[in-house]
Amino acid sequence: MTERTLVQKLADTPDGPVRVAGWVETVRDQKKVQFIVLRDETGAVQLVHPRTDVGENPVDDPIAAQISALTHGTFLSVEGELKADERVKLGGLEVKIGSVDVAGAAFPEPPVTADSSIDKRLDWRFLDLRRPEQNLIARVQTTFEHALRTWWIDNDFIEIHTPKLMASASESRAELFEVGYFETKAYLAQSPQFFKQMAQPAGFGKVFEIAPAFRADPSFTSRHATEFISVDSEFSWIDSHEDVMQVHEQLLIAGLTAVKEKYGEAITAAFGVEFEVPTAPFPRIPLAEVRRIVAEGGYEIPRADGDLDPEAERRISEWVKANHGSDFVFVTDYDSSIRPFYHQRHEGDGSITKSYDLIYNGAEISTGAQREHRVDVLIEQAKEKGLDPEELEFYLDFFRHGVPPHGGFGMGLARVIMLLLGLPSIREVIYLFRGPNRLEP
Ligand code: AMO
Repeated sequence: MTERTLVQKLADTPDGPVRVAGWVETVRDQKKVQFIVLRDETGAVQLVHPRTDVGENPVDDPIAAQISALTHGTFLSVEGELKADERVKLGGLEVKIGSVDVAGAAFPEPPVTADSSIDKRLDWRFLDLRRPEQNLIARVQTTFEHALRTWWIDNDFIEIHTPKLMASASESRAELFEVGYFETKAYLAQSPQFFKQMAQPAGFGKVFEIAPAFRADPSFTSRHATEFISVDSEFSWIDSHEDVMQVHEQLLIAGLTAVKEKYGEAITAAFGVEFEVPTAPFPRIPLAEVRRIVAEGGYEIPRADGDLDPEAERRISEWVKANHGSDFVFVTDYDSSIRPFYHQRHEGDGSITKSYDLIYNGAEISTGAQREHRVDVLIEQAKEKGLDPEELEFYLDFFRHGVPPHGGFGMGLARVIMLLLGLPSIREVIYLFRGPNRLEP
């Protein structure tokens, strides 16, 4: 590997020979002196070259010619002398160029800039990702995921990797991708739902998974992708969905604390967002009550007995912020009619489930629930939803061989990062977005 000094580390080695490498951000070609701003993934530094081919005794200056030919985005490596100089605005450091090695020339005009349309930026995603804001998004996500994993491991959860090729649906049949599988067909997993539940009769107790999920959902909204990273957890020995919410909020607090500590200031500088680490408990409001609050606020939810639509989510979020000072709200006790068959229903009132959606800064990030673990009830609920219990035999068997009461949740990683950073779309935060009309790059 070629040794080079990262821009971030330059301050540790002032006044000495250095080798830096990065992309040309700007070139200022002045009469007597040339300046380059060079950027790598850690920051930017100014390079300087006093021309020798001008003045009273001009001599040949091949470096000046090299610099004049440089274009934005070229990757180059420079050897030179580092000098601390307070007058230099960019970090108070400057590298006086000794030699320039151009690894590859860029197009004269960059095909994409920060102001290009999101579609154009996705076409040129590798150049778009080179921008410092995009680099920060990727680092925030890395730190967030790391903190979640650490929290789970510290709390005795086991990491599982469930298959993404399946023989049947795990959520709705409507959003299922079918793929050829030798002489037969398979489906891409919409969620690890059944397999994370399998860990409960398997005696794992508490599990988690961070992995892709696939939905053949033709929507073009800012929050839907056909492939997304689902953050899942499932655990035994719970009394109700209240226990699931407690795990969920502790996990999020751990993730957001780590992001705040490491990147809080950088996030404010890059995105103008001052996010707060929440404290537990997050407010919990039953869905019926949410519908009433939203209606009182003058908004009619399109389907009165259906799920909240994006506008209703935005409004309840605003109301919770104003009345409880919280960016998060658990909307609980969803109607059985709009929940899957595997959600457990309330003992006294079978029309509502022991489930919740978690809304953060105006949009849903998660669904969670206690699961129905009594096999006869589960079969009844499946039939009620028009499902054929025979097709669910492998799943129903879990419940015939001793399964503890359990529950869990699934959370969309890209949605959390988008809402945390106040970005307009999950396309901004997904490394390579997949949507109904995007399979490339
Ligand atoms: P649900 O279908 O609500 O629940 O999905 C859970 C969370 O995953 C995210 N999500 C998506 N993100 C991007 N694009 C999509 N098309 C997309 N679909 C869903 C959302 C959503 O809140 N098995 C249950 C979870 C559980 O009960 O454990 C499930 O999949 O942030």
